Amino acid sequence: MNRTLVICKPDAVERGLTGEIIARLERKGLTLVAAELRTLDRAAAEAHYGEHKGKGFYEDLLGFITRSPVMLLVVEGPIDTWQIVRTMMGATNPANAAPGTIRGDLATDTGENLVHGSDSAEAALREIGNFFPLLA
Ligand code: 3AN
Repeated sequence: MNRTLVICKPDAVERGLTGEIIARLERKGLTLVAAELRTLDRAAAEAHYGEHKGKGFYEDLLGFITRSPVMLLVVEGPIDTWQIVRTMMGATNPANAAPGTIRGDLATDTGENLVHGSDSAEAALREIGNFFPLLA
């Protein structure tokens, strides 16, 4: 089995969409192995989004992801589960996200696009370790 990290971002929790997002993952056939509502501090946000440091949207991104609780999920499925989740999420910019995807159906804004999913097998291992060290 293979695991990946999913974050239902503050906009998802604020809009009451965590149930919808989890239901989609479960209906797909993926299994939850961890789920926790957690407010990220700046250090946790910087560790997670380090690759974006220096970009124009970085400070807004940190402000957004720390403004209220996120729902952290570790999701399990077959090989390359990270890729299954990424396909279900849709493109980063919801304007380009296909209907049927989480962002395509439920979001309009690139800055507030509801979900994060690890973008490689390596990222999944690293991100699960960051947020759930006991699972690493
Ligand atoms: P994804 O979440 O699809 O993996 P990344 O990793 O490129 O996308 O970006 C991480 C997050 O940074 C996005 N989910 C989004 O919230 C924000 N972001 C990315 N690009 C932009 C942008 N051009 N303007 C505003 N926010 C952005």
